[in-house]
Amino acid sequence: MSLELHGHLFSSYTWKALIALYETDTPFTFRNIAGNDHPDNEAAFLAHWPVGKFPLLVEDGVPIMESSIIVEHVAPAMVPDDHELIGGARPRDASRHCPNRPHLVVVPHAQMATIPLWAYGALAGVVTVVLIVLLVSRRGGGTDSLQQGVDAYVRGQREVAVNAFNKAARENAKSALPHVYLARMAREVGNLTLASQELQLALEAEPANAIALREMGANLLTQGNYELARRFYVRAVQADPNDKTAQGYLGCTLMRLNRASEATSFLNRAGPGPWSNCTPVAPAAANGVVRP
Ligand SMILES: N[C@@H](CCC(=O)N[C@@H](CS)C(=O)NCC(=O)O)C(=O)O
Repeated sequence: MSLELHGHLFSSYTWKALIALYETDTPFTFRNIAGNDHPDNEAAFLAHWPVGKFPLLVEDGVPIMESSIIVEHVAPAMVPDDHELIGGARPRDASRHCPNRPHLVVVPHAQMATIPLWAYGALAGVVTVVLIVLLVSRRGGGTDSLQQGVDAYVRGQREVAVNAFNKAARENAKSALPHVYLARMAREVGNLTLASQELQLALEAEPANAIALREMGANLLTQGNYELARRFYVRAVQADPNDKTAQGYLGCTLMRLNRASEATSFLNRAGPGPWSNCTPVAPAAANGVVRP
């Protein structure tokens, strides 16, 4: 008995048939319809199956088309007994699900011959290198800018720091930290509106970021909005139960709200710190006592 499988190695449907042949150790000859090795393959394939869809199995000159039928023919044991399961798989045989379809249109052999195999390899290599470089530069770039911002901030170069943090935010839209730093810098110069906007961006990027939640609490505490500040500090402590600063200022905020016993519990958990000065005083008098 002679068996020939006509197909293309970039075609997932061809691989479906190949797997059945390999799994059952069935001897066959592979006829690559788009290769340069056998110029007659494409003509032989189309003579058997003018529809031009591959894979195509030819058994002693008789064509067997459709990948699922080929699998059933070659490896009936690989087909499940469950008819509903088979029925569910059938619609996936439609060629529109072929992932490589745009590349697999049968190209006349004369044209194929003008594109040497090494050119495909070289192209794939170049694309891979470009993708890796893009990936690395995007990741590394975001981190570098953030670090540059922190360094400049520590050196007191505020304008340089702001530019670097803005760059880091553009480079990594999913990171809260650049916005947190920008918010902190805005709060330091008394621009609480800008600080609040930056913190909203930080929490859009990372809704559960403990530092961003804590900074939002700090911003609201500075504005005297104790109830809202308390809610953000609660979320910050939930996001990072070991954050002493969030615990301390949650205690402080509770003091401002005259919830002394809950406040004392958090102040004790946090231990001594700037929040230790918080006392249950009237909000107006409390302003300025503690700057988180
Ligand atoms: N229902 C067919 C689909 C096969 C199919 O679409 N093959 C694609 C390659 S993965 C093909 O022949 N593309 C060339 C074309 O559509 O001209 C099967 O399961 O065998």
